[in-house]
Amino acid sequence: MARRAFITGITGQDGAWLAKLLLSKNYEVFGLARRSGSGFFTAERLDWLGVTRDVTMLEGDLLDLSSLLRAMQNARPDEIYNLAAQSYVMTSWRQPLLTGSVTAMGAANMLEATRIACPSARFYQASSSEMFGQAATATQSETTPFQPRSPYAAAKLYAHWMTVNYRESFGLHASCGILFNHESPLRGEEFVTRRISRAVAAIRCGFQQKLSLGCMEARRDWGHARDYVEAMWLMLQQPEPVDLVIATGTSMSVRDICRVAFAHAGLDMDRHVTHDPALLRPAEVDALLGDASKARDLLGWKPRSGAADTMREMVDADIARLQLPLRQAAE
Ligand code: NDP
Ligand code: GDR
Repeated sequence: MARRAFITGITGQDGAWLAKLLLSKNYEVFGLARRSGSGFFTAERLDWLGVTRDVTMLEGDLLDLSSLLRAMQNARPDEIYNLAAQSYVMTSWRQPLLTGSVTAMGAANMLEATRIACPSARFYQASSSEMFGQAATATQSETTPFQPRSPYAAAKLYAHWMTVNYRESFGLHASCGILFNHESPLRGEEFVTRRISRAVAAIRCGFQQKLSLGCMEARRDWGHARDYVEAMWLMLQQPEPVDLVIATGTSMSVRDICRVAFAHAGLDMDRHVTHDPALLRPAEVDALLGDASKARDLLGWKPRSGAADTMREMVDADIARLQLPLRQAAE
């Protein structure tokens, strides 16, 4: 019998990649989707990966426990991946209460729904390297103390500890993946890599001249979402639940990654990039660099794509997206 997986956040970047991975492993995939003003759900990313018709969408919202219970009763999952969140750090200062409701309490709702409706299912919580904040150590591993520096990071930390608590209190097979930044052509348009790849494509195609950015010196450990969803799946295949850091072990600054993107399109970044102080954060996380040696040893996981390769793939995808309507109009 096919194994059954239930994914919250299936319309987001990671949800779409994970759905594709699980379908390739012959899972029956169910996704939670919320209604929006423009329709029941947005399937753009699932469409891009060609898997929209292969997943079963169930209506619900992390804020509505009754909808989660109903969805789980329908899906009867063997594995649950809680990827839904208000995931944009900057927005978490503008909407801290919403971020707390969705990202923190939403995870608590998911844990409760799991405990009530399918306690033997394996549970994955999308924890974040942002929980380390201004870490005292140059690299961060599972033993590095957390110092959250945004409402988003604080909300993720609550969700993280609740997952650990439900594991210890109720015996749930619940694991947290502490994932460092991961990108792809399906990344949300507000995140820095996608802002850069879209702008490079628009400048290259002659639609735009300038790109304004905030902090250029911040360093992140950037990987590819396709590799990271594989780590999520591998974590749930372990006999015992486990919390693991997932990262590439290499970091680059925003300036470095920007230079890679512009150079890939044959452009000089210094002619196009300006600084906008309005894009600076109330509290920046200066540098993150993950040590994923435990994941490598336990899961045999290692990333296939690095930051520069991923960035170049994103630029190519955004150029193709811009050129498609032009090509169609010419035909
Ligand atoms: P996205 O922002 O692309 O996707 C977020 C998803 O959450 C969307 O499907 C969104 O649905 C859904 N969602 C938001 N609010 C609700 C709600 N109230 N009820 C139900 N669904 C909701 O995130 P990513 O795919 O990039 O990340 C996946 C998870 O991993 C997130 O929890 C994120 O915080 C975490 N994470 C991400 C990292 C990264 O680098 N990408 C690194 C570490 C952690 P809708 O389409 O309707 O808006
Ligand atoms: P992050 O990703 O906050 O790390 O969270 P983001 O791409 O938003 O920022 C990365 C770094 O780039 C700097 N920056 C800018 N950021 C944005 N968005 N826009 C800009 O114009 C800009 N200029 C500079 C930021 O200050 C920051 O230092 C992501 C999300 O996916 C979270 O959900 C996830 O938990 C973490 O990664 C790990």
